[in-house]
Formats: sequence, C-alpha cells, structure tokens
Amino acid sequence: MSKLRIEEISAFEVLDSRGNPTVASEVRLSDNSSSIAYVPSGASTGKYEALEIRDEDETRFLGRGVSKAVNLINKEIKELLTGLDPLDQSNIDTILCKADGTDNKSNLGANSILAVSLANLRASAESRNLPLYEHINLIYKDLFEVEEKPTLPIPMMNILNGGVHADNKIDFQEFMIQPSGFNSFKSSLQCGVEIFHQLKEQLKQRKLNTSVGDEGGFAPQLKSAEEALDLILQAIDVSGYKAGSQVFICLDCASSELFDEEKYLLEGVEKSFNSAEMIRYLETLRSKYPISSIEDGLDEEDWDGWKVLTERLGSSTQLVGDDIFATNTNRIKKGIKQNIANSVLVKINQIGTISEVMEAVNLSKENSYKTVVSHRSGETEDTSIADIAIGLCSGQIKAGAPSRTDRVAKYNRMLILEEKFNIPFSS
Ligand code: 2PG
Ligand code: MG
Repeated sequence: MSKLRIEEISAFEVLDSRGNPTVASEVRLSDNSSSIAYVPSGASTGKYEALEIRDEDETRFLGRGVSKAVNLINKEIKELLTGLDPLDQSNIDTILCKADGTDNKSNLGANSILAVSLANLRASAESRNLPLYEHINLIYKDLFEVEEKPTLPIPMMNILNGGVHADNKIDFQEFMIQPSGFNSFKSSLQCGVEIFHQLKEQLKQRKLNTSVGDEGGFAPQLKSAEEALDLILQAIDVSGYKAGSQVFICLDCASSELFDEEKYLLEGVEKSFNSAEMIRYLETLRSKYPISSIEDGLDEEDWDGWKVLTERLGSSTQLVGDDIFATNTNRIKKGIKQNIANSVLVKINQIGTISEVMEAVNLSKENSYKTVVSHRSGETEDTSIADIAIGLCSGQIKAGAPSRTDRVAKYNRMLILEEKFNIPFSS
C-alpha cells in the first residue's frame, strides 16, 4: 500500500457566531479521508496572541473579510504541504511555523495556519478511523512520553456575560459556574443547565433583561460584580445545589480590557483601582463568595501585580492566565519562573498550531499548573476543542453557557463521547 499523503487542501471564507468572516479549511488525504476545520475569533484579544489576518478592505464585511487568509491557504500553504505525511502532525506544524517565520504568525496568519493544522489533525483521525480525542491523545502521549488516559473535563459555563461580550455595564467579562462535585460529565452539565434556567427565572422576577451575550450567558443591565454574584448564588440555591461544595463560581475579569496603562477602570461601579486596590477588591470578592477560579484578575503587562495576586490568593484559588500567557510557551515559562498564576487558559487560535497547543499543555502540567481549554467569544460549529480537552486531559473546559448552538455543540459532543466510549470524568 502506498504511503498516506496530503492530497488536497482548500479554504473557504465562512462566518463565525458573531456574523464575522472566518477561515475554514478542508484537508483531503490520499485514502480519501477528509475533514473541515473552522477557526474561532476573540473579542477581548490579548496583545501577545498570534495574529489573525483580516483583509482590512472596508468595502467588504466592514474590513473584516478573510479572503487574503483563504488565498494564502489555497496557494502558499497548499504548495508547502501537499504530498506530505499527514500523520506527522508535528512536522506539518513545524513547516507551517517556519514558512511563516515570525513570532506572532503575522506572515501567513494564525487563522490560515490553524485552519490547516486542525483540518490535518481531523483528517488524520478519520484516516486512522479513530475518534478525534483518541488520535489527539495518542499523539500527545507519544510526543511527550506521558501516560495520560483521555478524560472528560469539568465544564466552566459562562452564564452571565459582561465586559466586551455584552452591552451592559458589568465590568467583568464572565461569570461562570463550575459544577465540580459530580461524578460524570452528564450530571455536571445537567447541574449547570438547571442553574442557567433558574438564573433566567431570577432575572425575569426582577424584570431584568434575559437576552444573551456572545457566549450564551445572560446580559442583564446590572452594575456590579456583587449584583451578578448574588443573582447566581440565588439561582444555585433555588436549583437545590450547594454552592461551595457542588458548584463553584469562576470569574474572568478580562482585566487587560479594563486597564488604561495606570489604573483599572471599573466604570460599572464608578471606581478606578491601582494594582494593589484591584487585588484587594478581588480578595474581598473571594472572601464573600464561593469563587474557586479567577482568570485575568490583572492586566497582561502587570507582572508585578500578578506576583502579589498569586502570593495572596494562589493557595486557595485557581488563578488562570489568559492574556498574560496567550498559550505561548515562552510566556508560560516566564510565568512559572516568577511564580505567577497557577493555571493556563489554552486557546488554539492564540498560538496557531495544534503541536504548539500540546506543548503549552505539557509545559503547564509538568510544572503543576492546571489547564483550561477554552472557546473564543466568536465561535463556529467546530467542536474540536471538546476533543482537544479530552485528549490532552486538560481537566477543565470553558465553552460558554448552555445556549447558542456554537456553545452547545461542544457540550453535546462531550455528552455523546462520554456515553459512547465510557470516558472517565475529571472530578
Ligand atoms: C476569554 C475569551 C473566551 P475572547 O477572554 O477568555 O471566553 O474571550 O474570545 O473574546 O477573548
Ligand atoms: Mg479570558
């Protein structure tokens, strides 16, 4: 039998959940296996993320078209990779990175690169007749010589949206619930879903808006984090679950969006904090509410502040680095060295190739940092992050509220995989 090779690569300009253009790519192999991958896109993008290429042509899609990125795949990337062995994912990704030649993927674009890296991964799983998570797990174990069996992650469900993800005054971007006191993904998700519906009831009773934000969580006109947290606690209570043992609250402050080079501007509560005051504020919230995890509590440049935050809250609270690490091993290494944060948010388009995602996860785990695989606020029907979280045994996944198909698709994928393959749950 002749050796498996990449036969055809094509790309398409499609739409994400916000109606913005994004890149999809199809990779077809010589045995006719094929798959399409879709690239997500963020709103609260960090400075250190790999760059997505947009057309900047105001006559199309308000400048947000991705026809340049699509053309790069159809020409340069296709030429580079056609004929190569798709099963050697790390070689494919290395070639993509080398051809780009920049630190932030600004030549070929993280959107072009990720579309092909992911489509190749998916097509290879098809060819091996393996579920995607299993294929990912085998590559991971082989690459890093670790013995980790696939596990389902605990969901972190963003049920109340603020910041740049919603048109309200709430300063913090995400108020999530994490149902961690359960022994299956199914029952954990069910708990989150029931609380989500009860939260809607609580909002209705108070005549507050129940329309949803970008990640499917409600986006009521509240002012403060405290108001949001009280409502969520109420919803947990009415649902019959125990906050602080069965269910915890997780925040994504997305503080880089609040920082103006000097101060953290919390307009909803009409306050501006310096780094020390912001830390104190987070400590107060942590002491008043069953908060188990705080993401981006401080700005992506505020390394000194992060150090203090970690000293103060790190032993009791998961401190997740999103913008500060940007799924970039160099930045994660710097964080580990300086004892900053204790958990890494893993976003596939923040770095651009699957192999680099695996490196980021492995580095974090080797240094006892927790990992949270994450969606972007602009998502698509692509469910690969569910398989990535399972295959890399990330332990946690952030995939939004149980609302909007772009979010629910990931949860449904995990529900089906759990039942079909009896995958253990990371409780
Ligand atoms: C975040 C993400 C996902 P965005 O900040 O963690 O929730 O948002 O994709 O807009 O960066
Ligand atoms: Mg974040």
